[in-house]
Amino acid sequence: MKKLLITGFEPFGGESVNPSWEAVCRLPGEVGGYALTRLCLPVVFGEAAATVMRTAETLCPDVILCIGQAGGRAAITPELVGINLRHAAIPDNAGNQPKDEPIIPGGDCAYFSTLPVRKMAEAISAVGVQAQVSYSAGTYVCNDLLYTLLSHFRDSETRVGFIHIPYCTAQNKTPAMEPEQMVRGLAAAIAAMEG
Ligand code: PCA
Repeated sequence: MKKLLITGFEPFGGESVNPSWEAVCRLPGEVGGYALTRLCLPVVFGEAAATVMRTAETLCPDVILCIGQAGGRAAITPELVGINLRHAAIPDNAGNQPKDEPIIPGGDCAYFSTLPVRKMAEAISAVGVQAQVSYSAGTYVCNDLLYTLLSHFRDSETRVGFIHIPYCTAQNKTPAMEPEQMVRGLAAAIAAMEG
């Protein structure tokens, strides 16, 4: 069976939960022909990607799919691109607040996801969950993670992608989504990753 390393994040920005980790924990151990290995990442520039790369060294996953919270979005949004920029409106969980810095000085401007994001968004919609391709993962830790992984795995067989999800209902913010819907949507996205 193929191996999927799937990650969520710890809470940040004063929240007590992060819907990404809540959703990742609720997924079954096998989805769409993939065996899942789960990892909860720190919301810290550089550290999130380093944590994934350490695990990937021994696991050798076929796919790395990272999930993060995008407060304010109503839909599940597979990200098309990671850009070489760090710019934080709020400090990360280690107190770093970079302003307009490159992630990799001299590195390529951007990398496209190596997962079929359009197909994944369509698959999420097809199970009745709101979805849309996103063309910006922002400039905070989620983009940092996506860009760094796409750079690191660009000449390897390992494919890399990122999906932002809305607040979950337990956070009492709007717009919000039920965890069950997130799980249904993410499972559909994973099943659509081939091809
Ligand atoms: N969302 C943040 C970082 C962690 C998370 O869940 C982001 O969009 O960058």
